Amino acid sequence: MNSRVFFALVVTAILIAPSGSSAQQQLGLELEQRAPIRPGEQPSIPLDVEDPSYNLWRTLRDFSQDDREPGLINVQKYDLGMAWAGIPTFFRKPIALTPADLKAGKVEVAVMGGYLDMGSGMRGAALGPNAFRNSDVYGGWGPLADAPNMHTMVDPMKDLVIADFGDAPIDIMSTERSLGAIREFVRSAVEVEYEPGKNVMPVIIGGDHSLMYPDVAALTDVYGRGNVGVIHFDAHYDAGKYGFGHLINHGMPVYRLMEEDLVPGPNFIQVGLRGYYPGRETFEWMREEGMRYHSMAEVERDGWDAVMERVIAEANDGHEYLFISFDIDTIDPAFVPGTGTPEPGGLLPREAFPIVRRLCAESNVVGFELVELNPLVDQTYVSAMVANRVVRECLTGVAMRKRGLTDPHYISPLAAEHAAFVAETPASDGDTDERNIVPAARIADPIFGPPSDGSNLFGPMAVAFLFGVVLTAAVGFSYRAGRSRERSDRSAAVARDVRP
Ligand SMILES: [Mn+2]
Repeated sequence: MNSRVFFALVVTAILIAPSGSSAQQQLGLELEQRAPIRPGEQPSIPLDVEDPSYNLWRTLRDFSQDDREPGLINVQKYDLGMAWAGIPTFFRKPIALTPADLKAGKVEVAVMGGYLDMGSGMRGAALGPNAFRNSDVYGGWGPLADAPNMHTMVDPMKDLVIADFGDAPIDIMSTERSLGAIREFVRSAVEVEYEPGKNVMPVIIGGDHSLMYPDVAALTDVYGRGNVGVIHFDAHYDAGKYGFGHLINHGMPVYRLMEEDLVPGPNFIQVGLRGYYPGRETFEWMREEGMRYHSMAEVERDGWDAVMERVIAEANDGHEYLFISFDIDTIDPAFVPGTGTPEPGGLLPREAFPIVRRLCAESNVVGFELVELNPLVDQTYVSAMVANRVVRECLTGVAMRKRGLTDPHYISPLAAEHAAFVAETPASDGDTDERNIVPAARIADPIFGPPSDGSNLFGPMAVAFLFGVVLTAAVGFSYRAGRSRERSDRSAAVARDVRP
């Protein structure tokens, strides 16, 4: 290996794989010997605070000139639109420019963009938010659209008040300067109560994973330090300590949140770790910190269903509020090539969707972020489409919770079973086989409930169907009988006429 290759490997390893605790300390000592940090050392080129454009990226325009009352602004022309049409807001929802708009519109979920990508070695995630705004592929949008989530028959687009809150302010030359502004921006939404005691839920679309630090910090600003747990879906543990002197990049937000006592170690529940780091010492450090992690090694050993149940149980253990940080690289690059640090061997969409939906239905999720979507390396629209669906699954879960559908792994019987009597099919040996019995709670459906349930419409529908069959047969028979009589009369007449 020549020195250039070696250097590239070291740089890559440091950039994407800052390791933890004792390993981190060793790495740090080595780095200090090689590139000592001198007392009082500052960046060699300071910022020009006299520059009149210094804060231009975060300066709001004067909304008082808009001549309107606070509230939601619908920017669409039509009540119904196709997925690929219309003004591209998140889910084609109305926009809210200010916290007063959120308040007046009684918004429950504010979706916002974080076009940050300097924390990633591979740029392009800054284009993620607008790729997401254009990622709808489902039926249509608007108040006349009918597009429930099929697994649950719950339609979050109808059940929830959702708005596009615009993008967080970003200094495209500095992650460090951006993060405080992002934290304030997210907090400005979370602080709004749409009902007494119920705060707006932020959904942040990134953008690189550095966002996790300001996003979670904004929630702890409102809900209190230590009160927020984080379900962290990721191929990577993102708890790095060192990154070329920077205290934050997309591999470091977990460490930052712990270091600043905003989120204690046991409040982190990580899902989907795989690849070739962390190493042994870092895993030991994670255990010392009490972090709860579920790697793909655990999935390989125990199966996804078992791991999903563990995560759901831990989500409701040890903290009052929950934030979900979903790095799209959790999902296998076969389905999501469009991300900065792809890692083979990840979750299938079919595994990721139910756990996200369940977490948002079965636990107290107060915020969500979808990060590391990078359309520059998305050869098709597939990564944005999968990202869209991940967020829709969470919104479906939030809508289910609002309706009280919080039973473990609720699935709509209407969508999952073609007929109610499947529920009572006995096993071939005559004994009742438990595998063939669907629990009563799952078949409490107004149309296709079990025939024994007098409250459902199955009986009347069956009677109406049989009546229809009999009527059709009777009409058909009398018609055919008439035609056949007519035909034989005509043949007789013809026979008469041709008779010599
Ligand atoms: Mn990440």
